[in-house]
Amino acid sequence: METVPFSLPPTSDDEALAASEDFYHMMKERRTVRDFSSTPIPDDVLENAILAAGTAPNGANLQPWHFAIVRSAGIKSRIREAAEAEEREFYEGRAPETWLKDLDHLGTNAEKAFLETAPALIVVFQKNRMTRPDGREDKTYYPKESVGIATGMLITALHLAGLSTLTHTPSPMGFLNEILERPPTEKPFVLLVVGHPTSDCRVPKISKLPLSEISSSH
Ligand code: IYR
Repeated sequence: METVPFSLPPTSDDEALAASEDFYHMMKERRTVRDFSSTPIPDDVLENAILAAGTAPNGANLQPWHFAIVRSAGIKSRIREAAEAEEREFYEGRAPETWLKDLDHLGTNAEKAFLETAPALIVVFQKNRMTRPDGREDKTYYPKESVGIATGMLITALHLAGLSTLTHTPSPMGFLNEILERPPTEKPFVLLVVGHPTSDCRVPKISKLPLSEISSSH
């Protein structure tokens, strides 16, 4: 095994506390938005956010992900049409009553105009199998965990760059392989809508659980 030295700049406990507080306060400002303006966003910001996501810890460092950036109006419109068809089936039949009740406070429905309005979509694909450097195709390890972590980092990077996102998961998402010409070894994991909120954007009034309910000390 080849190794390289590793260290991070030394940090005092006070600096660590300040950094953790600052980060928490920045992350608390993140909200999922559904009203996107068409204000354009720079390519490099998206690319840097994807590079940041690509640093995520993952199974055997196979990096089992692919991020498809969609900017083309034609492709966004095809995605909207296919997603809305799935969502109509969900809202008008497939979704259990309790699920619909749980979504009530978010005000969601089958109309997904943001898929066309927002300046960019990033479709995150999970590679369940991939080609190795020696040309052999084999399964990946912990692809769901790996891609979940990378997606969290992507959302964080976009938020810290001042962009808003919506994590959209029309189900099933197979149509994304077809439209984006990705192989069947890749499973769409999430569709991120990326952009700026409209000037009159409002979001549901929700709260996050306190530390005592999401954590325990042993
Ligand atoms: N995919 C649907 C439904 C939906 C499900 C959950 I769980 C949400 O938190 C929000 C929506 C939709 O996008 O409308």
